[in-house]
Amino acid sequence: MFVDTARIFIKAGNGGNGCTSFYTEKYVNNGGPDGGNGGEGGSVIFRAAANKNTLADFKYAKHFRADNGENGKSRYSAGKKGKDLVIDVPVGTVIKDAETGGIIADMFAEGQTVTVAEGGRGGRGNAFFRNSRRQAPHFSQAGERAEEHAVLLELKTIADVGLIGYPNVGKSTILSVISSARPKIANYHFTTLSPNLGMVSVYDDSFSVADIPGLIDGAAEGAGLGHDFLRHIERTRLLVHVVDGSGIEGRDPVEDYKSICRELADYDAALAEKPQIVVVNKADLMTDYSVVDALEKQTGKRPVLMSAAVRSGVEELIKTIYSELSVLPPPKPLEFEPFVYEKPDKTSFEVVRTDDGEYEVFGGLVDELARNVVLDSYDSMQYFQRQIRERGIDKALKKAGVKTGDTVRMLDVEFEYVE
Ligand SMILES: Nc1nc2c(ncn2[C@@H]2O[C@H](COP(=O)(O)OP(=O)(O)OP(=O)(O)O)[C@@H](O)[C@H]2O)c(=O)[nH]1
Ligand SMILES: [Mg+2]
Repeated sequence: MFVDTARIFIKAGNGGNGCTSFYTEKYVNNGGPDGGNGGEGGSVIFRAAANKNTLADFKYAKHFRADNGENGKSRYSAGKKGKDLVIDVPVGTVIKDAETGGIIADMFAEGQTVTVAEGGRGGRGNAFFRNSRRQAPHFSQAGERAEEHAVLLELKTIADVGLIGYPNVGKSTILSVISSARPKIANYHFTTLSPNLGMVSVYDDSFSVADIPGLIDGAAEGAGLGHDFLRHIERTRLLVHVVDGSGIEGRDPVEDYKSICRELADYDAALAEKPQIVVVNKADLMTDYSVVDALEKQTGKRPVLMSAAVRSGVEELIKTIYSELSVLPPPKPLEFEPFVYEKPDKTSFEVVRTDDGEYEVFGGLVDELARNVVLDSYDSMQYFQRQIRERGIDKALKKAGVKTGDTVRMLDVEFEYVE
């Protein structure tokens, strides 16, 4: 099965905790603080890989996590950085934030890498907190925690040329005679169920062609295989619009041409404005060539007459495509204002009075304070209380009505309020 969209969860590594430790050695009783810093968490990085052409890897595997940073150790030993996680996606994958739909990255060029989730910073060890007033800090910092994010992956194939037309007109047969691709070909509608890609060599150059499932009336609204596959020609520079000149299926090639153009416009005006080369295929079955003139009148350009089955007109088609491409601008990545995951807000907080008369303080500032202080000593409790005063939490608690003896909770810290 062809998979061209996926929703996955990514999480960067947490920072390692700082270490609280004191230097010890035989005959040395009161060594100074020697707790090392925690290591930085690994990041989640996406990479555009040429050897992938679907998102099938993400059909069942949904959770991707980079390694956490190691905790700091004694003797000033810093924790190791967590390993980054590199996720390979096909070239042309667009990465979006699942919640807002904002575009994070367009993996446009082979080998391109984008860091989508950054690892948390490591916490500082107690050695870091030593200063002239505080010779023996009994606290260290916890590592920064990284959040998990849901992202959408959407493959928008990057090819120079898109082959479009009604089912069974011979699109896949054309791809098979101009390139080394071997798509499935059969005499029924919707033989092609997912895009095929082929490289066409011409002189010492080459271009890529995407063959998509046949379009029918109402495709833009989802008829047939619908517009699901139009996304794979959105980024092409040129469309090769194939009609069956023999009318063997009882349809009028000029009407077919017009209705496919309407479908393109319904899907996306930009798609309808892409330059087109019209190809009249199945010439071997034609006795009346008036359709070629009629299409020329309709489009203002002479269509290419060919027969993919008996390989006539193949060279002419390749050369026509090549010369059109040579005057078209090179493919461009999407233009967008990149969506960036915000680092948590570290200044805001809120005080809430709970039903049982207790007070709860939460928000980014609280998370940050709790991270900064490990409440295992008189030292760090003092530091914590000073912060509560200095950062305005005390004031907010008073405003909320707190009195001496009331219980105040901040994350996993609980204390009795004293005025
Ligand atoms: N006589 C004749 N038959 C052709 C020619 N080109 C393709 N065919 C036949 O037309 C049928 C459809 O060909 P495909 O290449 O599968 O057509 P398609 O447009 O890719 O069809 P879908 O994938 O279903 O949209 C096959 O039986 C081909 O052998 C041609 O030039 N002449
Ligand atoms: Mg086909």
